[in-house]
Amino acid sequence: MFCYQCQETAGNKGCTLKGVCGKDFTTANLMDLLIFNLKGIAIITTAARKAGVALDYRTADKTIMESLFATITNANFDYSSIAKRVTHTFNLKRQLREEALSLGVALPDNEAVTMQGTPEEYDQLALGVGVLREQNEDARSLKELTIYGLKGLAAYAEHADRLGYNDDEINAFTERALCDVTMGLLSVEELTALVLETGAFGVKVMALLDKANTETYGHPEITEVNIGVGTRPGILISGHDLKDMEMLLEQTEGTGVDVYTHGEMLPANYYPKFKKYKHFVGNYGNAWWQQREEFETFNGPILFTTNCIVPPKANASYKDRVFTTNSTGYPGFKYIEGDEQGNKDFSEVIALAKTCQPPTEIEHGTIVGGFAHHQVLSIADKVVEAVKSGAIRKFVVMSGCDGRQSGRSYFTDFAKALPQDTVILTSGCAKYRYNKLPLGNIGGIPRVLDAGQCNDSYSLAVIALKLKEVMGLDDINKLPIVYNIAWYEQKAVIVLLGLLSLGVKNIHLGPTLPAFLSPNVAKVLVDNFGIAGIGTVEEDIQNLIA
Ligand code: FSO
Ligand code: SF4
Repeated sequence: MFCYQCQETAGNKGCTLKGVCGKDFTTANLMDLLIFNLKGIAIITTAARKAGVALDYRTADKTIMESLFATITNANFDYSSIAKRVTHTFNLKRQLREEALSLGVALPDNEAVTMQGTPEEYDQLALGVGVLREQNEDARSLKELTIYGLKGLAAYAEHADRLGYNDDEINAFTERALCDVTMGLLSVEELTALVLETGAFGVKVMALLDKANTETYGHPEITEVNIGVGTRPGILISGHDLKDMEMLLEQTEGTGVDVYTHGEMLPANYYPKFKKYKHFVGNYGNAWWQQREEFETFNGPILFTTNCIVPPKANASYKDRVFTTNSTGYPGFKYIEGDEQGNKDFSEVIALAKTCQPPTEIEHGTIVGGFAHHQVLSIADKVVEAVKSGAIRKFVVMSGCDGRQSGRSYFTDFAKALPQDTVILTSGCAKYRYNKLPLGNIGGIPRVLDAGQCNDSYSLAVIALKLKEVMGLDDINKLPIVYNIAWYEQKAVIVLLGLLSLGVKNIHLGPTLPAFLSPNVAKVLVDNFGIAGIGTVEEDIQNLIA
């Protein structure tokens, strides 16, 4: 195996024996084979689209998005679940290839298109199709940067699709990009352009998901979220999928079982449609990496709708209480399948909850969130006034991911050290590093404004573009906004590429720069976009604020 897609990769170089995330050698290799098959499918659909012939694009699109998502860090650790996807992609590829050829589509002679195999051969076949297959370090870096961006894009596309929102332009681009990185025809300049185009489609997919979420569940509102517990048994729902959230709330109503969010599901508390459920108690715990402790004390069942899963300890008491769905999986956790329409039956989860103790309180009080674009723009006058009067000197975007590395305490220290006339704009699970600090407010505007999930970084872009317009500026970089972003996995990669595609410069990225950036590619990002790593808190406050 060779995997260097996330921030925790071994030695900041690459995982080769086992993932730091817990992914084992054979499952990691099998994911390489899955990606290789997706590339093959993408080459076929891209050629067929170009030739204007009708194939079953819907199945191809869905397969590509869901399988890309399944390979995101901490989404799926289950060899058998990935093997099933490999089998499906071999079959689909064969079928699409035959159909395309019979319709007269000229297909390139590429191994990704032609390779077939049986389950007994998968492990062997996987050895030849991994990341190191591309031998040029810079091309590999740009290709993988594109693929990791596409993985993040695919996750957001899957959530939107589950709410009935799908954009063929995004599907076609994803396939063309997979095709381009496989055919080996692009120069470093062309690959760099592809990376930025991926970012532009990242913005599109985040806009699509924003539309899907807000049209279905209303615009997020400023909300005080309870972080304490009730007296009844509960179900803890984690991940990003609001459709699952809706189904769970509906099915638990009147059952005597409460619902709590964990990690990235916290922003579900901000949506009007979910607030009407009296048994939706609040948020329990913190970011994903604290789950080993927090799932113990929660006492009830846990439902993962997306990453991030941490492999439980051998003696974890909650092991038999965890359920996964969508693209996620873990050996031994129960998987909940949806029907054709995506409807799911959570009765087993609810029945189990009824036999469990109520959650043990680990915190109490409230935290405030819900500062997505609609809400913030409704108080735009107040915000602009505060900027003009100097009451707010700078906004600091601190979006992204949290993680378990000790160096991430930097982000808490940085938040604490920011001057009183600065406001943090956040989204994603990075917020847990400072959203419970008593940072106060500026004229009633809290000093931490949480827009929502990592995909709601889109909201921050909308807010920035609106401020630019209201303040009559000609460049997004002239706004009093600076960026100090934390990354962990591939959804943060698409958010970052999205910001670059919008022309945002001088982004600080930590806690470490991605291992998949070769020295030359890193130099391109530094020279053209002013991307920088983080330094000490004092240096960075000096650089970004003073
Ligand atoms: Fe966090 Fe995990 Fe949303 Fe990521 S929960 S780390 S960027 O999956 O997706 O922010
Ligand atoms: Fe290593 Fe991250 Fe890949 Fe897991 S996802 S194998 S930790 S690089």
